[in-house]
Amino acid sequence: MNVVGDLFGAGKMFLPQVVKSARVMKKAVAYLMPFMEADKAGGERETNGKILMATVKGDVHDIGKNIVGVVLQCNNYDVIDLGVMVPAEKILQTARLENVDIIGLSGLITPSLDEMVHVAKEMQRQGFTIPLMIGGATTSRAHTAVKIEPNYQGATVYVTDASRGVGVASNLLSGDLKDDFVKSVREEYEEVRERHKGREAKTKQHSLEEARRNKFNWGSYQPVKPSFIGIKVIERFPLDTLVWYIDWSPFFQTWEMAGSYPKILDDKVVGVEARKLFDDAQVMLKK
Ligand code: B12
Repeated sequence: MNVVGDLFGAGKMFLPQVVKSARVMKKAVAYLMPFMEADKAGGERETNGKILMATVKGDVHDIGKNIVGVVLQCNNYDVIDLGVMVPAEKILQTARLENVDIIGLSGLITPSLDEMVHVAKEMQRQGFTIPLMIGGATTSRAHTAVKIEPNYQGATVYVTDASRGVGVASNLLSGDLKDDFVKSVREEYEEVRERHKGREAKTKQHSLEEARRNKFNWGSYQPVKPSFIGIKVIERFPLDTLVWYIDWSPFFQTWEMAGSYPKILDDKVVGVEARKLFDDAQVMLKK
């Protein structure tokens, strides 16, 4: 999936292909899980630690989290995966109940950034001290340093990708290395915060008075009256009739393919994938 992510980032793969790859990845992971479980049940073995993984409340992205989970399991960590859209209460309740060593949060949409801050605040409020790992495409070292870490006294570390997750986890749980590792991360994040402060100071903000003077003038606004008010139920409307009215351009935009319909079907860059996507949609409409 990292290769898929890179190709997607480089504009050489498109969203429909990424989603199809994600489905394959999910099935592959589901196939591997029983083997890993059986391996675990095979005898007494010492694990490197117990890690709780969750995609935060409001966010459905789980491909990256699943990859990190699999890589950690392959490296002898016990992983409790709570899935997606997990509220802070459930994360912390499970962490306590299962006595986990690390909490790993994943998030890919902007609102997840605030949700992660909320989880960190809750960890602090509830007296947690275990390390917190932060990951997912929308997260960053800067966000972790500026917004998350100041809210939680336990070690808080941003992890760029699955390959680094194991290294970070092992440092965080190592009797010998933990203190130095955490100290260096804290120092690094302190520097990030200082740089960030400098940038903030340069941004000119309007005063409250200026902002109020600039407010929208509702007095001269005449709202348009809708043709009817209330609920109009249209039952058993034939889909065939509706299909003709579909504006396919937003459909392609939603799949992050630039271009308008029908030109997009012959586009040099996305044409082939756009056609496949369009054909898939026609099949679905006929179901
Ligand atoms: C696939 C995908 C989807 C799939 C998700 C399928 C699934 N089961 O996960 C579907 C189609 C469902 C989807 C839906 C949506 N998506 Co989407 N999606 C993507 C896409 C294309 C790829 C994400 C992905 O899987 N990347 C590959 C994995 C491997 O990377 P990764 O998650 O970053 O994980 C790696 C690291 O970050 C790290 N990591 C990740 N988690 C963790 C956790 C820990 C603890 C650690 C240590 C490490 C770690 O390790 C991983 C492996 O190296 C991205 C675009 C992009 N370029 O990222 C948009 C993207 C994330 N989606 C986006 C959006 C907006 C949405 C929707 C809101 C769209 C909509 N209008 O409805 C919805 C979200 C609804 C919701 N409430 O969450 C935006 C987010 C923008 C933003 N900043 O808010 C993106 C960036 C696309 C864009 N450019 O606009 N999406």
